[in-house]
Amino acid sequence: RAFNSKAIGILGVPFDKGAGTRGTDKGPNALREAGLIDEIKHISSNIDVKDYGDVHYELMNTNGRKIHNLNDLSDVAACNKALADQVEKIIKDNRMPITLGGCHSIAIGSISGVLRTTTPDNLCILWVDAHLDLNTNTTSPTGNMHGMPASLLVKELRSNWPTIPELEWCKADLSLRNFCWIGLRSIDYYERIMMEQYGIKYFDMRDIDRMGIDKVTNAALKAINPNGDRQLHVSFDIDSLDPLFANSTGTPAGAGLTLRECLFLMEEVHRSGTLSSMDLVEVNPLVGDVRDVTNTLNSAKAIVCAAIGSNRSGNSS
Ligand code: HAR
Ligand code: MN
Ligand code: MN
Ligand code: MN
Repeated sequence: RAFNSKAIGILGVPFDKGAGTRGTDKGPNALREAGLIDEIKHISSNIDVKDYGDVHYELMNTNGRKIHNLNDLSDVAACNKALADQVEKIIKDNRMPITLGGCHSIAIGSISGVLRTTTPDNLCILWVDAHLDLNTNTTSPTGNMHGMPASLLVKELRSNWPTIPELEWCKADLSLRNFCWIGLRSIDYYERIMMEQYGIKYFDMRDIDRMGIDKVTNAALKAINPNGDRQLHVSFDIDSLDPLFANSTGTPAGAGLTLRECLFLMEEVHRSGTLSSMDLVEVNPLVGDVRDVTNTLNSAKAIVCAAIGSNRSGNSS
């Protein structure tokens, strides 16, 4: 299959129930109103972008069952099930899906959709985030499912989860070996234990201070795609950025990535020629003042555009 296709499919996921703070459901429309689609069109004359609109879902009948410490599980499961179908459809239309969150729980459906079109061994994941998002319902301090998506997607943690009827459709069995995290600086107690137990690949803020973003980016891509023959999914949480550049998010964490570091990272991702799908999540236009919201939307747009070929050295076609 061809990577870095010039054909893009944008999908809004106005969903905030995996988060403890309301408002990421306003993310997709805020990005559209801020001109994201037009900015993508202006990257180059041969870019082809189609807006698939928003995902809609209906609740499944759960007969009132509840599973311990999974807030709004029925909504999270139903939204992600519908999302997986849409992502699969966009790929079958020969477009690269870019999902606009929404909270980070939507990575469950987004990555599940991609996995219906390729094998787990063929897919690698770059998780750009202040947080690890590897909790299970027994390790999570909050019960918020946006802190759990990665763990629902990997086979190593399958036995740590109870059977969840609403998530039966989620058959993702990626290996943790195919994941690398960048930007970490807020990790829960049990997450830290899992990181050590499974030898998780990551470059946290200390690594970025020590090595610089250039070496980190290339080491991360090499770690999950040593021969460059896998397709790459980037799950980009806007809270990876320092709050100076993206304060409008529900769980900001200080001392984070600069916008320049993120643009460099995404430009390199584009240059790798391996990007095949992407999430941009946790933009919350209800957090902060007008200036915070504007900064956050501008950062988010620039990150998406860099991932698909906008280059600060100029674009010639
Ligand atoms: N680790 C914490 C929890 O599980 C916080 C998760 C915060 N969320 C995100 N995801 N924005 O990266 O609740
Ligand atoms: Mn809401
Ligand atoms: Mn996240
Ligand atoms: Mn986060």
